[in-house]
Amino acid sequence: MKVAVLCHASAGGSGVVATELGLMVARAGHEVHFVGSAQPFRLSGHGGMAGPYFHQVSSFAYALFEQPFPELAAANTLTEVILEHEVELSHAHYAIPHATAAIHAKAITGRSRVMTTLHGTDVTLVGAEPAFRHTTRHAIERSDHVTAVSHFLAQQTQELFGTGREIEVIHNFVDAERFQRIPDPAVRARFAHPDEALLVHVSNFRPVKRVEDVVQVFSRVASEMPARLLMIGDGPDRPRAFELAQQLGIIGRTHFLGSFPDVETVLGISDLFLLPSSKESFGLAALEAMSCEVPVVAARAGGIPEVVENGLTGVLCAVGDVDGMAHAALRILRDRDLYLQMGRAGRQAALTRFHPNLIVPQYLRAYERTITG
Ligand code: GMT
Repeated sequence: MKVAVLCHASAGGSGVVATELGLMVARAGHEVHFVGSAQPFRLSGHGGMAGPYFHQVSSFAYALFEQPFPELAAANTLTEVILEHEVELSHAHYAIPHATAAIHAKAITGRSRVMTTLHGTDVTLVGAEPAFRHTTRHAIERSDHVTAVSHFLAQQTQELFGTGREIEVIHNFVDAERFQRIPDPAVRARFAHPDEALLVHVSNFRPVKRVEDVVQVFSRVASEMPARLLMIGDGPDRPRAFELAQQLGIIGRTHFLGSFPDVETVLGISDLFLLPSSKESFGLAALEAMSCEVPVVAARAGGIPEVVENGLTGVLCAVGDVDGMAHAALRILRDRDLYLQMGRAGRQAALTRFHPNLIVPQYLRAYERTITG
């Protein structure tokens, strides 16, 4: 198959899934062309004669245009790629702008079918905005095939947009070789003393992540036992979380590490993962933690219960219930058997429910069906 992939290049879950899927599809012998404004961050170091290939979207600044037109520029570059490489399928991660651009390129070329994968914020936030409602619904309805990363997201899309469009659920996957427990004492010593519990949060620090709840939960845990918190990632709410940690007197034990690529190194030595989001279509970061045998304490929001099984691989509490989350965290951290049991169950789930060998074939079958119509 010859496939074009449109995704966001930034360090978000959708870009991670799109890139790793594209790499695996290329390894399975298919021709993969990434099309985007920048190279997806996990693509660097890959590629070459056998692909996957990366085509940068051309941009054009003109005084009359008050704003750039990213979807038109992407449609134009995708059109060139479809014609030159005889691409049969455009896989758009995110309804707008990527599916819109792919539908446009299909109309121009009269070729290349469109498969759209919904990841979450394109529907739950951006798509629900009146400014993008009609264009998002159009992108969903005009795609030849639509997938969503959770049952929650598929159902919410149908409800929010009042559409009967069939949406296939294909869960996200985790590279279990890369994300595994490596309890290296030297690495751990860089972040915590031997007697301290190591809690971790990874996100883009947007309001839906409720990073202040992470700090509140940690503050309660740290008042009961020696502990440290690693905050990985960056985004608009980082200063608020930092200020709250200062107010609560835990700044010396809370470390804001910013964004860095080898998050698996930290997960591989951590004790507990916190994800108190108000909205989360799937929670790829929680799955990566589970693959590293790290129990998860999270909010019972969106698609998280499809990933984290309450009582088995972690504990789920109501959104905003920081007391409940702190209580759960302390229970897991104080009971070594429970902690080990949950960690092992998380790893087991990563291997048996979310392994690439299970998920990538589902995408390949969807590609084949979409191409043959
Ligand atoms: O907000 C984020 O976490 C980034 C966002 C993205 O577009 O990369 O993540 C969404 O897609 C991920 C991959 O499918 C999911 O694991 C995240 O749950 C989802 N985020 C939200 O729904 C808020």
